Amino acid sequence: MSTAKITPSATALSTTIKHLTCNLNLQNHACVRTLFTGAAYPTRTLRRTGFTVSMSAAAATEPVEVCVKASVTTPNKLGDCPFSQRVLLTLEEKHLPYDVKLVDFANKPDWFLQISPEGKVPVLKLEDTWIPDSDVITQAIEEKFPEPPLATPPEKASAGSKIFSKFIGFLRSKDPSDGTEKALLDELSAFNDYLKENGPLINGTEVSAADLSLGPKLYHLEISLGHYKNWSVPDSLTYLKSYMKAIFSLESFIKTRAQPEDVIEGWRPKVEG
Ligand SMILES: N[C@@H](CCC(=O)N[C@@H](CS)C(=O)NCC(=O)O)C(=O)O
Repeated sequence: MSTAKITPSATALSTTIKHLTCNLNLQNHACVRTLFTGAAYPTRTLRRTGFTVSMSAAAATEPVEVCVKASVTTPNKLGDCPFSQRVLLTLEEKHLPYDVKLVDFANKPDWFLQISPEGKVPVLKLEDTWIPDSDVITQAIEEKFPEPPLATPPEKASAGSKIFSKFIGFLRSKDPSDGTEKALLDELSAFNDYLKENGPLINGTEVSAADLSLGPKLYHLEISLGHYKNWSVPDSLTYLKSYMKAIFSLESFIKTRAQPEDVIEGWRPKVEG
């Protein structure tokens, strides 16, 4: 893979961005549609170095195919899977072009079940092999496309990793005194303390893989606990609040996030079941 760093004028920059983002591909299948060919605005590089654009692998690489969950509320929109968003965020932050295939979960097509026998998303194709599981996929992307590096140092990689399971416990709980709210608050407080020491992001000032995993989960937490429990992250957790705001404001996040109504529908069976 070749990496070219260029410092274009404002005109050249906008041309570059147009080149990377304008290639729409609306291919129809019975139950799936290729939504768009994505390639990120090089936001991380722009923020760090002004008008320096890292072309990285984007210009030279064929779009990567990735299957994700389709919206249940709006045709041809991304659905509410946080693991799928994690993979899309990784592709965006690596400035890699990709083709999204939206899978209708109410009617999973045979070709998808052949790729993913468990019927799970995300799955991503690398070198003619379909890879399941966001942990494995993001690791494979990091190895094949090391620039820009996103790996979180091992000693920091588990920061905030227990929040998701505690969030689900509280969301499903029907007994206000069963301790699930406190268990979640304890994890959120511990992560707030971690950010105070190490932040503003998990690996300091640079976005890294652990942020791209945790960010979508915190987004689900905020929307679903707000909707089903009228609950929000306490204002006293200022470092966590700032963290969520920073991650949710990334261009890559805005481009790949689920619609709130899909997040709400996605969690309904867990809440009502
Ligand atoms: N450990 C997997 C979890 C993937 C997962 O659970 N995906 C869900 C959607 S968010 C799924 O495909 N579930 C199958 C179904 O609900 O039919 C990963 O990290 O990719």
